[in-house]
Formats: sequence, structure tokens, C-alpha cells
Amino acid sequence: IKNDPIAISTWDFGREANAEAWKTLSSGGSALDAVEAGVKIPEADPNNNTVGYGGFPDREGHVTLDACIMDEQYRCGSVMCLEHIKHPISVARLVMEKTPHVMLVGEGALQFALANGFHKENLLTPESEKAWKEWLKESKYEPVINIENQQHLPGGPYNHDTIGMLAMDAKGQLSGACTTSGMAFKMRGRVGDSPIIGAGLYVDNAIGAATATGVGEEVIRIVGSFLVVELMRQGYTPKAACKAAVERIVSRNPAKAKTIQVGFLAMNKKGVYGAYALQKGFTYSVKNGKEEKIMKAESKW
Ligand code: SD4
Repeated sequence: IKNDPIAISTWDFGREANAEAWKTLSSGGSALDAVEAGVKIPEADPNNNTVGYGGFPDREGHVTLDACIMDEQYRCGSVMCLEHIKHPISVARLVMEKTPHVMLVGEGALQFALANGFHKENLLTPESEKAWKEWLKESKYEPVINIENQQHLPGGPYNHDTIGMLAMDAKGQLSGACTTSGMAFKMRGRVGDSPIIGAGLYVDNAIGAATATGVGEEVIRIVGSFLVVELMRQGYTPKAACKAAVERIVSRNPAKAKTIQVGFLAMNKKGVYGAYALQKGFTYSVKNGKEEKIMKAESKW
């Protein structure tokens, strides 16, 4: 059977990532290759302050990256708190393909990357360093709703966030990738939802795939992406599944849920997609053979 390939990504900057993924998908390549190639675009972009190179550092000035990848065979790989490597998604893929493990963290992940031909680079750009030093003056750790609201930071507003990408190739196979520098000015060693299989990303080739963005702690608490996929298994549409996961977060702590952003993005095995967020402002990008567009997700508030 020949399927219509499709790539969807979190946020409006997912558009360039989708365009890159499309090169693979439109030429009969695999969803796995497509998602890896796609998310490498924001990873390498110094102007994206929440993914890869140019990502905002932790409160001690270290850029630490989280990424994971999952394919149609339920294989998965992840790196957490990885420093100095521009493309954590490619290291995550190697963890999946070359090791008996799923996750490598910190120093061990770095050693593995270096042993496999990756090069050590400085990921802290002058702009990110300036933003960090500015933040240090007050050192208030208050994640703001949607990062584009960080107007107080030098160089702002920052209309960027974690990238999660889901793709279906011409064979109808699903894969996903998620990569981020995490919450800006986080505690040293903090890991969010993005590299955690089931939280920031989950792919079940029989059912569908989901990814998350926003305050990772709240996504982890409900194992968000896995929940979305399980709800699709029960017959929920992708959007209804994303909405139910958002409602789960609200029901756990309504007061807190009002003050943070979390967004889910999902696609089922038919290529039907949908999204839902706690707050206004969550966008996602779609690319298939017919169109390329940026969509506004509906939200609770
Ligand atoms: C995290 N979910 O590290 C990621 C980052 C993100 O808005 O999406 N920030 O928690």
C-alpha cells in the first residue's frame, strides 16, 4: 500500500524542520530518517534559544541538551543532560542503534558521542550568554507561559520552544523525534520530559504517535505522550486525546495548571493529526504532499 507521507512539528519554527524532513519523505525515505534530519535544523540554529546550539543555559551557564527518538519497531534511544554536542538527536539515534540501552546521560553520553565521531563544540552563543547574565541579576526561576512571552530578556521576544516531530512515510510507518535545551536557566542536572520515552514522545506504529512541549515536569507526572497514544488506542481522535491529556494535568492541580503552558501534538495511523494546549499560543506546523501550514492549537484557557 502507498500512503501519503506527512510530517508535523511543534511550533511555527517546525516549518523549516518539516521542509527538511520532507526531502526524505517525498523521495521514499523512512520516517525515522525524516524526523532525525528535520529536527537537526533547529538544533543547529543559533537563533533558536530552546533547542541545541544557541539554547539558553542552565543557571550555572552550561547548555545541557535532552533528546529522544523512536521508530516504527518500538526501538528508542535517548540522551539527557548532554553537553557540547550540537546534534543530540543523532546521538540518541546511535544509542538506539548501537547500544543495548535506551538512555545515556551526562558525561557518559558525551563520551559515547565523542567515541562515535561527534565533536565537542561550544554551544553557548554570545546572545545566550548575555541573556543568562541578565537573568543572573535577579536569578528568579519562574518559567513563563510560552517562551515568546520572555520579553524581558535581552534580544527577546523568543518565539521558540522544544521541537517534537512526528512523521509517517510512504510505507505508512511512524517515527518521532524530540529535542530541546530544556527550560531556560534550569537547575544544573535538571532533565525534562523531552528525552523521556512516554513523556515527551511516544510512537506506537499500530496506533499513532504523540509529542509534548511546555513545562516538562507536568508532562512527566502524567506520562503525557504515552497517555495520548493510549487514548487514541481507545478510539479518541488525536485532538480529543491531546485534550484529555491536558485535562488530566488540570485535574491534578488546577491552580498550577493556570500558570504554565503544556501542549500536546498527535497523529494517528491514518495520518490524521491534532493538538491541544493548556494556554493560548501553541502552534504547530504541518507538511504533506498537498500543503504546508502553521496551525493554532485550541486551548483550555
Ligand atoms: C522541558 N518540555 O525541558 C521541555 C522544554 C519546553 O517550554 O518545551 N519548554 O521541560
